[in-house]
Amino acid sequence: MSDFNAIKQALVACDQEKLIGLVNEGVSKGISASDILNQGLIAGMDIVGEKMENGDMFIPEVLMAAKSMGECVEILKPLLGGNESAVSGSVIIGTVKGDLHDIGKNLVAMMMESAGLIVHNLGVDIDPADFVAVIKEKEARIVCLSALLTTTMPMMKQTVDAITEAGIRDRVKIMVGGAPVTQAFADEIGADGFAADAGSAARLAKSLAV
Ligand code: B1M
Repeated sequence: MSDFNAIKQALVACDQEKLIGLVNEGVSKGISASDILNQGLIAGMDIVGEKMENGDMFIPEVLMAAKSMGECVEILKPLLGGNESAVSGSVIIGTVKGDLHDIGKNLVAMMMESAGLIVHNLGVDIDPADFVAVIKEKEARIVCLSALLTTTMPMMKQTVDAITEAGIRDRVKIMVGGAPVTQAFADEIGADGFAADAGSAARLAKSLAV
């Protein structure tokens, strides 16, 4: 079995000990951290999603898989970073109100930090008013909204609207992302940018920050 298949299987089986062992083994074999992340962990999480949808995996198991993936991301974190010098501009990132998914959002935050941006990660289930308050407090240049549920996508629009109503829309660039989000949706709600994954999100944020 390939290293990536073994990682996928251990994640789907929620076997944290084995998973961590396989990730460490992959690193010591010289497999790149981004391949372990993309071809092993994220690909494994896609299988978890399919199983969840088909009723073959239940919430407690999905939570265990998510926790195991989080532990592995911590192992990979120092190896994923870029070596770019700090750029000016601070970023606020959070998962919108009603949505508790944070793995992808945390990866985006991590890649942005690695790209030299100062990132304020607000967490999950963030009310539009809280985004507004932190933008004012931190004088952020970029706001990143994450949503993983079709039912919480409208909250992205509500957040954009709250920022506009607070009179600070022209101070920030708003980026959106998350599995169900598209460029068309970003355009529709008046966001400034969309990114499909953590790497492109970091690149886009850097270009918008200057
Ligand atoms: Co949830 N869940 N979940 N879940 N969950 C999905 C999203 C789902 C697709 C599974 C499925 O049915 N196939 C489905 C949504 C269906 C839909 O909306 N159409 C779903 C559902 C239904 C639910 C519940 C409603 C289930 C229930 O209770 N009945 C519930 C909702 C809870 C809530 O949020 N209110 C729920 C709960 C959970 C858990 C808590 C158990 C757990 C989350 C744990 C956690 O995050 N700490 C969980 C998980 C793990 C998933 C799946 C399996 C995996 C998500 C993930 O972490 N992917 C997911 C299925 C799937 O996506 N395949 C599913 C890995 C991650 C690296 O990818 O998050 O896409 P992703 O992030 C990417 C990009 O999207 C992008 O970059 C990241 C890295 O490349 N990106 C951004 C993300 N945010 C960005 C922000 C940006 C830019 C890019 O800003 C600019």
